Amino acid sequence: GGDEKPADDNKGGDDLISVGFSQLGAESGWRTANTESVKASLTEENGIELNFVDAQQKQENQIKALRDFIDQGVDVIAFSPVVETGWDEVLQEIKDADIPVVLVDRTVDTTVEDPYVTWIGADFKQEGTTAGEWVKANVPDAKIFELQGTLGSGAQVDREEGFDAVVGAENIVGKASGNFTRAEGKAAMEAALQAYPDMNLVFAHNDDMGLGAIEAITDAGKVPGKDIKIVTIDGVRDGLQALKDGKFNYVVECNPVFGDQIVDAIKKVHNGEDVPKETIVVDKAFDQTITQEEIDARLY
Ligand code: GYE
Repeated sequence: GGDEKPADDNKGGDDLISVGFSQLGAESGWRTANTESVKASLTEENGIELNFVDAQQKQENQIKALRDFIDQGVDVIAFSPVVETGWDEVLQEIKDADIPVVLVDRTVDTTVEDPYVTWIGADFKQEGTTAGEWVKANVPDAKIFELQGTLGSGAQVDREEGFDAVVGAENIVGKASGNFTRAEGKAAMEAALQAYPDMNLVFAHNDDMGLGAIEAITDAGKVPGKDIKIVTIDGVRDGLQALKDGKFNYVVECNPVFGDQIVDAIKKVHNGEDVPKETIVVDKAFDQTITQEEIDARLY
């Protein structure tokens, strides 16, 4: 806290902004890169005293962390909600405590009015649409199995909505969640290979689940990228390598490296400056023409 807030007793020194950051977990390569970016940017050098807590994909852990931040009287709360709903009570408590919220990555669905000052994240629906457009143009007879992310998360709900609207429900033979992890993606894919023998394309809501699917497809004696095509979202290095190796067919980027934008937002919010209600992190998309140079130049 600065001079404008005399009652502020944060321990980090006079000029640091104390920030409680509730990260939802460490479920994927994307998340690991996002956490690294947050920790690299929210530093004392950049004027931030960071209290970072990983909720291990459990909403109750996040709610507990948020309540701890209120008790600690942090200057700003930043958090990435594991699912969209179930935050009404704690968001109201944060509001009553007069602590501004910077929402990061995933979105909330709440009855609380003005629950956050600003949100920074990707356009998940557009990512799904971009994936769907590739499928429609390149595999028009696709029989699609959709490997969903954590059910009820903004990233799952919106990617699915964008994708399904483009490809059409009649082309989707089944759906199951792999909770955005490699292990659960593999398990869901093993079951799907049994349940939907006519499936010829997987749309995985992230690279990690797609990488799990590669293992399941290979174990079943089929060729990933050929017998069963794979379209994913994220563009982490392992995912792009799978694309270059012909195992993935199309990858829509979701850039996790936006710690600097989060710092910028935190400072403005703390100083009472105007901030946009949303900041969209810009994404690209890649097909199998990706080069090794492009992969090596990636930050994540
Ligand atoms: O795509 C996935 C991660 O919320 C955008 O969460 C994020 C998603 C990302 O588990 O890999």
